[in-house]
Amino acid sequence: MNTKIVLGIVALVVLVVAVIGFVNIFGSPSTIGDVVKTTNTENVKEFVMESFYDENGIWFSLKDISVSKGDIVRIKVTNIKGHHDFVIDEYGIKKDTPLNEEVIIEFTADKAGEFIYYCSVPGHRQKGQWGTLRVIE
Ligand SMILES: [Cu+2]
Repeated sequence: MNTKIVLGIVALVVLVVAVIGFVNIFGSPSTIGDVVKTTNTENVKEFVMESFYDENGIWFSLKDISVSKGDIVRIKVTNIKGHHDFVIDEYGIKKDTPLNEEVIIEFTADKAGEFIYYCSVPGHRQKGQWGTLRVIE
């Protein structure tokens, strides 16, 4: 009786493992597709900036970014002084930038136009912490 229950459980475990293995084999082609997509660096535009404050205001070290529509935009932001974040409303981006840590913001520039990137900490944008992202058609 007990042996039958144990055998039943073993059979169930073997079945579950087999099903998981089966799903993984069939799941792998789409995983490979994702990897190919993300390693295509052809149209990546990379920018590096710092966020900080000084006696004159609060800033991003880069005031302008220009890319072409369809580019993958990668912005590396390092906060070197104060508390800041990085926001682009039209692209739904809002990322915290902890002190002395490089934060990578990546998105596809699929909308043409001029957009403002800024820090949403109260008062920071007014004191200068913003810049312009130009996405050229
Ligand atoms: Cu700020």
